[in-house]
Amino acid sequence: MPIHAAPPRLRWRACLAGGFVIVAALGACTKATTTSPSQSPAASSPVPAADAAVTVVTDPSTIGAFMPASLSIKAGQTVQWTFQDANPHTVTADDGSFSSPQSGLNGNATYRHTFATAGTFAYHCAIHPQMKATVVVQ
Ligand SMILES: [Cu+2]
Repeated sequence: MPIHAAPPRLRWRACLAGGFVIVAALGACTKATTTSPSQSPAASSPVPAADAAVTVVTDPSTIGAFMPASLSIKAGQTVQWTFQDANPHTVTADDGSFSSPQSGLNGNATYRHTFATAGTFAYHCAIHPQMKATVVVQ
């Protein structure tokens, strides 16, 4: 079985680059380091806990940002967003096909969505429309 695990140090750095270390990201990284052939959540690959993870972080220029801004997964996989920022944000599909609560989530709350079909799914924050990102489902 092909194993694409990066050295733990690289994976750790990738997690740190994804923003502040939070419980979800830390758990995903720790799990990937010890038991899984999956790549880091910062790469375009699944992690075991929720297949893939996006963090919603503070960004000085746009109030908030999705990291990574572009994520590639396979059909049937689940993405978990963790709202690290103190300000509330949403994950809202541009086509309206999915959304986290419109009032916004923050304080490390999480939202998950499973992408059943292939396609490119653009989404944004309903509170801050300049916050944009994409999930590519292959
Ligand atoms: Cu927002």
